[in-house]
Amino acid sequence: MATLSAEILPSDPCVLLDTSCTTIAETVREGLTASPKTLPPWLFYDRDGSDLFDRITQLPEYYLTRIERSIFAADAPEMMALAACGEKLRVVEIGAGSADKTRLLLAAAADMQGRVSYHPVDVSESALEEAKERLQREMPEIHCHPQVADYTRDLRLTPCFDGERRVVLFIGSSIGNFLPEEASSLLRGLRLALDRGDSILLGVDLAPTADGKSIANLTAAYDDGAGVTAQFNKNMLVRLNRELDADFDLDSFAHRIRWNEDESRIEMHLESLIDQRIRIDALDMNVEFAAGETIHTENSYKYRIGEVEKMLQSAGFGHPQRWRDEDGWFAVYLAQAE
Ligand code: AVJ
Repeated sequence: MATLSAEILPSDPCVLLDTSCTTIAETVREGLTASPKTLPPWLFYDRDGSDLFDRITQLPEYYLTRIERSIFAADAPEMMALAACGEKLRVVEIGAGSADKTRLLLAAAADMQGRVSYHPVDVSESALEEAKERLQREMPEIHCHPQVADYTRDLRLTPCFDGERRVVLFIGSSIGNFLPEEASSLLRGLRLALDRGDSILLGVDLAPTADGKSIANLTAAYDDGAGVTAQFNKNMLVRLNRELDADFDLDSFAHRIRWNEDESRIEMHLESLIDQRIRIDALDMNVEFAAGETIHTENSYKYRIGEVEKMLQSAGFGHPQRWRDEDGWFAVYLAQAE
């Protein structure tokens, strides 16, 4: 009986990370009573935040999307063929968002095998809906099965058919949002949700080097001239005003970027420009800010080449294949579950 239901139903939810807070209210209460104050980056992605992120990916300073796309444009057919290993490929994507770059990978898979079953997972329902509509219109060979979920909390993968294997896309440097130890347990958890022979395609933004990518290149990507990233960062406050009846005044907070060399990460903060008290009605709570105090809203880790290999291997994946752009700013890894 167990075998029968396993063929029909998704597997038990696989918790990749043990994140304790389940609601926005809980998360915000915990984050704003902590010291230093912090809010998690998943709060960025309501409808407006997802749109703002799409605009970020088109900015001249935000090289990540452009370079990763150029790697896919050159190497997607090889990536998909290696992942398929002669079988039919099922494409799963965690943190899919609007799934724009994914189209290059899906097109390569469709060229190889015709019909492709595509399973994007994201916290943003609106982004998934848009992605599905667009795919249906423009790529009829792609059959889209979106799933609204926080993949760090409950990743349920429906079982594959015989002769089918998965490639899980974890691209766009999404892994950079997690602390290194979280990233490791995420990959281990993901490995547990997979079958042997499935693979992961991981897109990773690389650390600055003495002769190539500079710290200025990195900070510019997170502090663009048009101010879109600032708006993206502040959208978190807009969201708390709307969803939790808070009274954040956007002009009294500033978008701040820091390169943290010791941790090899870009940090994004919202800095209070004045001493102030914020009221959050839905939490029946006041929050005091001193001038210069920040809310830490995001980490974006930048990895060195060897670190990613190690992390994949200790999570139960085999030695990965790797692709990079000419200048070595961004890397894509493909590793098979062993
Ligand atoms: C979606 C996590 C890859 O860290 O570069 C872009 C989010 N934040 N600009 C990143 C982001 C500010 C982005 N990731």
